[in-house]
Amino acid sequence: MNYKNIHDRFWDQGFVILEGFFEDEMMDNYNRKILQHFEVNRQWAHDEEFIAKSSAELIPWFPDNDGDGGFDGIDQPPAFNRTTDAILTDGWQNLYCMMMFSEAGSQGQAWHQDCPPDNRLTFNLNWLVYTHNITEETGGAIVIMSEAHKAGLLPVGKSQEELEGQVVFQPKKGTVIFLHGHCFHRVLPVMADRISTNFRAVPEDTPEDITDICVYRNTKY
Ligand SMILES: O=C(O)CCC(=O)C(=O)O
Ligand SMILES: [Fe+2]
Repeated sequence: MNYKNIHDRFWDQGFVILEGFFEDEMMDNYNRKILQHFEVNRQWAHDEEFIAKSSAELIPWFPDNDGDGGFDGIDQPPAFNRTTDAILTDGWQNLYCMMMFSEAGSQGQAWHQDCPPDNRLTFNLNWLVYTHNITEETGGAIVIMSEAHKAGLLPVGKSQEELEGQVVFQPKKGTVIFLHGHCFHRVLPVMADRISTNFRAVPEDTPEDITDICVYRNTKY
């Protein structure tokens, strides 16, 4: 692993994609565990006004809140933490982890920033880990606006509009994307039930409620 290269790419583009970071067997086990949770918890967690305004159609699950962690295989390995050290060189801490489920036929997620970009030094880092393949057939590719972590506030506009400089990516099982929370990103419409997982971290001394407000093109929520 070339940590210097990871550091430089992250701070240049706002994200780094590492394929084959986690082994299939662990991903399969976690995928099964997450699906089991969502089989019995399919009610929409957001109200209709939120969905209409933000165009984010997903059900989140915060396993730590249920005392149902058990995803240590992802955020404990030395290589994972070492990569984060390489990106957040002045220290960092874990925030929380979140599992997301989008039903087949749902609209994905609109362009957003995970937290307001008022201060360039106050941001969250996403570790997006994919426990199954995202393909042309499943839909649900992630779209990231390269270098947008330097661009300030997401401009007002259409929730799923193509922007020049965007990168469309279909993560394979075992991929991790390290993504700066100020970097604009969205998820394309979903054709087959989709799971994604996000382990969030922040630079040392960042307020813990940093991700309470998410920035969409037409609203903050
Ligand atoms: O599900 C994804 O691929 C992206 C999720 C996302 O935007 C987030 O967790 O902040
Ligand atoms: Fe996000």
